[in-house]
Amino acid sequence: MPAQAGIHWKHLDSGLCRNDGGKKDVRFSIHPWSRAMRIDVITLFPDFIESCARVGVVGRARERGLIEIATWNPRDFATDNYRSADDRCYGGGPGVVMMIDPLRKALDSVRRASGSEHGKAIYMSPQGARLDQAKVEAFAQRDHLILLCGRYEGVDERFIEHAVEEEISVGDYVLSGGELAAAIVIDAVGRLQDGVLHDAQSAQQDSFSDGLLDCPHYTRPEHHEWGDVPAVLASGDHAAIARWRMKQSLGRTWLRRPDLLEQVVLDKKQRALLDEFRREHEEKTTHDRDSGSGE
Ligand code: 4GX
Repeated sequence: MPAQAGIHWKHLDSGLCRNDGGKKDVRFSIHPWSRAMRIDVITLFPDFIESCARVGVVGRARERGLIEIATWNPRDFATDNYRSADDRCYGGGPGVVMMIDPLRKALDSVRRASGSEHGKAIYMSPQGARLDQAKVEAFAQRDHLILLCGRYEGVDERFIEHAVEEEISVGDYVLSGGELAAAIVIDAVGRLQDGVLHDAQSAQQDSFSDGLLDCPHYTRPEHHEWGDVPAVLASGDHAAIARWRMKQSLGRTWLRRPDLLEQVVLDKKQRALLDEFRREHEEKTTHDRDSGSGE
């Protein structure tokens, strides 16, 4: 019998990513009526996911029982002496592909452990739809995610057809495996779970939560060789501060990500703030041009 039978602790040293046969320990949950989100990750490099799940906001959320993360290595479900989880590509050429059966057995174990009888995997792949904050928010609503990390040339297409619900890409560049992409999903989804961020406002104030980029932030010292903190931020006038921040968010989005601006509907006040920003920007660039070149 391979290693998946029964309850076992794969990483006693850390106490993290335990493979606990699906039982949930909600003793430390601050919301006893809601169950922690569960994320299962199928990966040839469980240590990578486990070390990511140990640090920062997500690490603390795990310790507090707000998220559960378990890893499953397809090699543990191989049937040969070499514990093979990959094989050569049909049709020739270099490289190998991850085999159906070790992945299928890993998924069956996830289904048993989580009680998600028909759960399918989310496959991290450059062929997928691009991950964005809207997708992250949709994932964060779910109580269970199964992430599949491919290595080499990817996964046998038949596994994708039968056991993958969707393919997700973290960006148009090529990684050496899906683990880093899965860690991005875990981080972005994990920080949105109830009780994870100190301040409920933090998530609302994020870039993208309203479809705009974030405004600039400053801390002490107020006056520095490299410049002063904008006076309004130290004024104590909360309405003026909110107005300044919104104007900066709008202006930055207009300058850096005009594509995002096309996706949002601005109210009258926001349109006025953006016009103000654009006029000031125009004035400044005209001035810089006229005085800068010396012509
Ligand atoms: N966003 N990679 C997956 C294996 C692979 C090869 C071919 C499907 C087809 C990536 C990304 C990413 C590298 C993970 C290739 N899968 N994943 N891996 N960008 O680049 O998610």
